[in-house]
Amino acid sequence: MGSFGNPDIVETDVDILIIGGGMAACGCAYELMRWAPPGLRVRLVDKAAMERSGAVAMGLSAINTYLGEQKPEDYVRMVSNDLMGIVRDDLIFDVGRHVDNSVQLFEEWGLPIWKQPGDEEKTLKQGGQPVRSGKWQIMINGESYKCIVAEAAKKALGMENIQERVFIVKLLLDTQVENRVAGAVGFSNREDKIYIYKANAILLVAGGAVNVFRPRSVAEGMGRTWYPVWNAGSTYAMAAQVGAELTMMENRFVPARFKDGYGPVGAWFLLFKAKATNCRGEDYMQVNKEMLKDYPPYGLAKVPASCLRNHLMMKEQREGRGPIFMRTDVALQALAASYEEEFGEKEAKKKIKHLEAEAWEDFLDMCIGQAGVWAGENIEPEKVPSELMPTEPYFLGSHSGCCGIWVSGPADIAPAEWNWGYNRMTTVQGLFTAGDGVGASGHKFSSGSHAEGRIAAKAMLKFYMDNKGYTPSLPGSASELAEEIYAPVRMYMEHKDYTTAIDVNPHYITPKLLQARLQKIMDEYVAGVSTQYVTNTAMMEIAVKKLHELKIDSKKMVARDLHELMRAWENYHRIYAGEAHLRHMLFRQETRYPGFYYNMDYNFVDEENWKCFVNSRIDPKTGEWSVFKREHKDLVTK
Ligand code: SFD
Ligand code: AMP
Repeated sequence: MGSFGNPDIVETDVDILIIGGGMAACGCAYELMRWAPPGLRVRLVDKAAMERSGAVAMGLSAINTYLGEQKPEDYVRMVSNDLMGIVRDDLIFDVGRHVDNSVQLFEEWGLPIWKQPGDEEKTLKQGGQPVRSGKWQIMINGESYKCIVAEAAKKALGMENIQERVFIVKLLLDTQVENRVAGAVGFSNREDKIYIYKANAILLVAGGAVNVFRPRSVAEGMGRTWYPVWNAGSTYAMAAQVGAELTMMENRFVPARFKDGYGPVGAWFLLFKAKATNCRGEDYMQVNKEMLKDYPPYGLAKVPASCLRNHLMMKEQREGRGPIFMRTDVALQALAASYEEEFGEKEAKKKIKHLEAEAWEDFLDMCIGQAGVWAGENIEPEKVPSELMPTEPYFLGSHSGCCGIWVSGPADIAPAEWNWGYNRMTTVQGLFTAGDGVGASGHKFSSGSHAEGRIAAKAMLKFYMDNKGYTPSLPGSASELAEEIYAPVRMYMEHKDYTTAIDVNPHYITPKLLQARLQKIMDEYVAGVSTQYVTNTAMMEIAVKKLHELKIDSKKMVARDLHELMRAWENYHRIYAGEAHLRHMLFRQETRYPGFYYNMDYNFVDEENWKCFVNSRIDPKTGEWSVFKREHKDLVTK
């Protein structure tokens, strides 16, 4: 048995390795096993427990992508508009044509989906009409959403092929074949064990990145963010380190959220038809609507892009007309009045109670902390409004953002330069991704991420069949890899007796303090909340220098237990994700996403020079970054 500082090494050979246990991973596991040839060796490795891991951990109250009667082309148009025109239409169309089937499976597996009156007994597959909150979104009773989806994945794979609480640290390139992934290495955060995997094909779906920027929460609230704190940029960092091309890493998502609890706003805007106003009660989307004319599509969109909605809101905050309020009171009272008119007083009373329960349930289903804030602050949403606030920036490729990895598209739609044989394969042979991992293709949400995991599964199987004769050959010995992973433990053992204050030591830095330093740099120089999302070239150049110093000092991170070892490695991943973001932002000489960030040297959208993808790559041999443009194409016309 291994002991702390002296781990056992376990080596495993598989055909297909899935890194992550979230929505995309669960979709992949399910689809893989539908088509798997007998004897296929699959392993799924999640840093947490699949039942509650990833972004859907707390549950959700809506599925944000369900097309129903609408066409995939319309879905492409909506996503392109929301992401300011620079997206991969091929990838989005592909999600659009497959996503509904995943939602129908969720229902089959036990997820309660709200139905229109009269259709309660019919499933979606049987033609039951869902309750739509918006054009693309449907309402669910989703507290157990992740448990349900994970159960199906576990059943497909078998628990013997799943390892929970194993954190993957890095991917390994083949020593014999150029630009070919051969394996991955990680450690258990519960036992003293290092795991080394050899694999023919790998799906890297470890979610987005949170806590790269200093969050608004302070002190004991620091664990609270909107996107999940446990998604630490592992997807982007590990792919970048082995030379996979990244795309649109300058993009970030800054959601407007209920202040302090980070409660999502979608159901309030769309289902309850609430308006958000400044302190004078003015609807900033109306008052400031002329501002939309400065940005594509120049005031013509029916629903302005998410960043532009922020842009109009932030003007109010900057000019002293905050706080911004979500008028829950006005919306619920208006609905109550309409019930009274339609159903009479007695029946309306019941309906109003139900409505108020739904308002609470929206948060109890997916963001319990927000219900906590309401209870703690004695907020009755039907009587008083609640404050909204833009959050700290997040990196993600599945929600209303589009940073991620550059992947091969579907053979039947993608132009030649966007297709290199296997759908959702990165530019590294054998390495695939989905969900938050795929760049330039946002608005997949939970359902689209699951569907994309399924798309990747099929392509991976094809890749495996085409490469059956391949034998992975890993760099370095097992003990060298183990030493690298346990370096923070060694650093601690060596220097721990130098001081009596365990977290202050001239020889080392704890992960918590290093994370604070990273967050301070990103926040103050790279357009975080402290500068109201504003930066410029001079500020970002300082950040480049400071990140360089931070990377040198990061070698001195320590781990006092296995949990902290995970914290240390999460930080290494966050640093890479943050650096990619910064380098891309410096490269893009325009402000493509006002409301997400402003580069004041170029505070405009430049369609002529910058309607293009910004991609980057690290040379895995030298560690050098290159950042460059790739041509954009609209496949679906307006
Ligand atoms: O309200 C490692 N999302 C919403 N989607 C919807 O459909 N409806 C909503 O209502 C949505 N909203 C919402 C959403 C998310 C959150 C947090 C809130 C509200 C509060 C978005 C979706 O959840 C999201 O799009 C998908 O979950 C993305 O799927 P995927 O598979 O790309 O990521 P994941 O599910 O987070 O899973 C990541 C997995 O990786 C593991 N992991 N494992 C091993 N080694 C490592 N180094 C690892 N690093 C991470 C994780 O444990 C996890 O299993 S609303 O705001 O609009
Ligand atoms: P959110 O709760 O903000 O994550 O949003 C959930 C869904 O609703 C996403 O599909 C958003 O794009 C959409 N959405 C949120 N707010 C609005 C709005 N004001 N107008 C239109 N769509 C919105």
